[in-house]
Amino acid sequence: MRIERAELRLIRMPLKFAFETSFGVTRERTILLVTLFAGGLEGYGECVAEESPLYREETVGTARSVLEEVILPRLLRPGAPSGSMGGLAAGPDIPNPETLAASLASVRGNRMAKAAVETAFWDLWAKSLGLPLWQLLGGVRQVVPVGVSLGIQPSVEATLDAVARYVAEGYRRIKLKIKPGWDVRVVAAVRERFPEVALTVDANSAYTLADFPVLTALDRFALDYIEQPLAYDDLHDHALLQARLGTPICLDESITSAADARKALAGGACRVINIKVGRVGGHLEARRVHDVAAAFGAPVWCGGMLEAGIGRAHNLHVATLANFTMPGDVASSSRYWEADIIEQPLEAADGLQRVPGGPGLGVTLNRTVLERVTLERRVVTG
Ligand code: OSB
Ligand code: MG
Repeated sequence: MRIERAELRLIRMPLKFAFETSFGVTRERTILLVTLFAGGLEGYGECVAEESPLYREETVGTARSVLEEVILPRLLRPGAPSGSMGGLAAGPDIPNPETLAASLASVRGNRMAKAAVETAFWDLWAKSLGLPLWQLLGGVRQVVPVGVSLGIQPSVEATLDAVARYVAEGYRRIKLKIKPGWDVRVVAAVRERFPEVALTVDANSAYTLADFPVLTALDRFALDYIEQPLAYDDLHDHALLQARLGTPICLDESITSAADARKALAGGACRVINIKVGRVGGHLEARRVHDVAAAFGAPVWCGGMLEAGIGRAHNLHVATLANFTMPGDVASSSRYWEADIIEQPLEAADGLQRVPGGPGLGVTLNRTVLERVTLERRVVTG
């Protein structure tokens, strides 16, 4: 398969709610979309980088420049002449995602930028084979359990109301965002009102070992896990904490590769992993992280980055792999957006999302919405 051209599209979409985490408040998402064109087919990818480097180092701006200046030129640079292309300029032959990964292997870091292109290639490749993406990935189910990630609310009362609403909607796990000063009190109130709900917390790296008393105080609420309590780049301190905590630690920000996953699990830094395709560089690496976790007997679940429809669909496909046994942050599209950029509704019912069917990603762009939210569009050729 030879990629003929790529399109980078910057869109901006207002969220239905302000999403507050320990690192900031998000009211709208600025998202970079990648489309790859080959043989009359289109493959779609969505970059999970945010505008500021508050979650990991990458941003929309760094991803855009690395895609334009480094990644896309490698995939589009004219390859050996191909009789079947009818004279159309096209890049080197890329027969499968492994070849694509190999051609990008020497590019360090920048996994969010890589993932945007890698996932677009999977969509394209799966379409060229006429197979659903989830089947090519090796998925074992067409329906995935979903939970909801609830941002920091203005009050405990508002939190209880929101949890009640999501529980009534059928979400199978509630994750509360926490930060110093907004932790034990809110978790205690939610646990008291909802004794049976599957409950977790996510600190987005807001604590240090000096907060040990607060973190161990969370042990008494029967949480399924505490997500990313300590620094994004610190497996060592997570291992010290995990050794003295009854509740499993789930790592998110800290895991950018299968190698990270191996070190974290072997070193006792966590017992659960949140896999985000966009954070680890794409589907191939996500599957490797999944496989490493399975080898350690550690469950994984599919994380989210407030994605629009393309990213959400990719997340649903990867979540069909066998070891994604915990509910993922793949809530209904309508929870986030008045109008999504794809035509298919990605809606949970009774806490379950069905993976889009048909070849590839199984979704089509809603051109009307897409044009309305587009800030900028650039076509990249070889
Ligand atoms: O830590 O999982 C996180 C959103 C943006 C950045 C980081 C995170 C999140 C979420 C939202 O928790 C999950 C979602 O609903 O998409
Ligand atoms: Mg997280």
